[in-house]
Amino acid sequence: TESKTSVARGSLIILEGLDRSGKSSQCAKLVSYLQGKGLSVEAWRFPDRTTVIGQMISSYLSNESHLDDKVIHLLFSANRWEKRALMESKLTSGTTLIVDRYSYSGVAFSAAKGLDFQWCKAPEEGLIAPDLVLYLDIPPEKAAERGGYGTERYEKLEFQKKVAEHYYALRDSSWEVVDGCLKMESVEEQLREIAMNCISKCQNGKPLVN
Ligand code: DGP
Ligand code: NA
Ligand code: NA
Repeated sequence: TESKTSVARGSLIILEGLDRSGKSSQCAKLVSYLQGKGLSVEAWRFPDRTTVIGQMISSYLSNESHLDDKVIHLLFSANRWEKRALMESKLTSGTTLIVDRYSYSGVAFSAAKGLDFQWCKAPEEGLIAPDLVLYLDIPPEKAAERGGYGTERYEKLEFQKKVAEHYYALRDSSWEVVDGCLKMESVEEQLREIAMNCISKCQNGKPLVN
């Protein structure tokens, strides 16, 4: 019989926040910091625009195509489902994933259009539960001021206000809210500390759940 050394599992760490909350650049900084510590860490993002489903989402977001609200909701969810198996194997083999957006975006953005909250949550059930959600908290007005929004479908102040309300309704015990209005270095510092704590808990046997 072969002896198998059990590998400490990686952590599933999600960054969430409104458009222009600074989330994507903080993800990149956090990943390089953790890699610099010698940890096995990968940067992921949803939507993952590289897949066939991701290309449909991308074309919807840039207003090149129009889809029914429920159809696009399910495509965003399917885009997470198509990465689920890979996600699980990365985590169990010891790699930590820092993920720019996940199911919380899925629910908050669709509920902001007026879709039923519970209906929005249903297709997310069974995806891997995050160990930590880092929410970059920034008032929608402030986000809008940051060099203005781009041209993508959801980048409008009134819509982002609704998204923020739905995000608040989604907060659970895995969330850590970080003030996204602080200077970039302080945000970076806080994210590092919270993420490092989470990674050690997972390495010390905290189980992975759906
Ligand atoms: P990003 O690539 O992170 O800039 O995200 C693109 C846009 O799509 C952004 O406005 C947030 C929105 N979004 C991300 N995930 C979902 C989702 O699962 N469902 C919906 N409806 N919108 C999402
Ligand atoms: Na965006
Ligand atoms: Na982003």
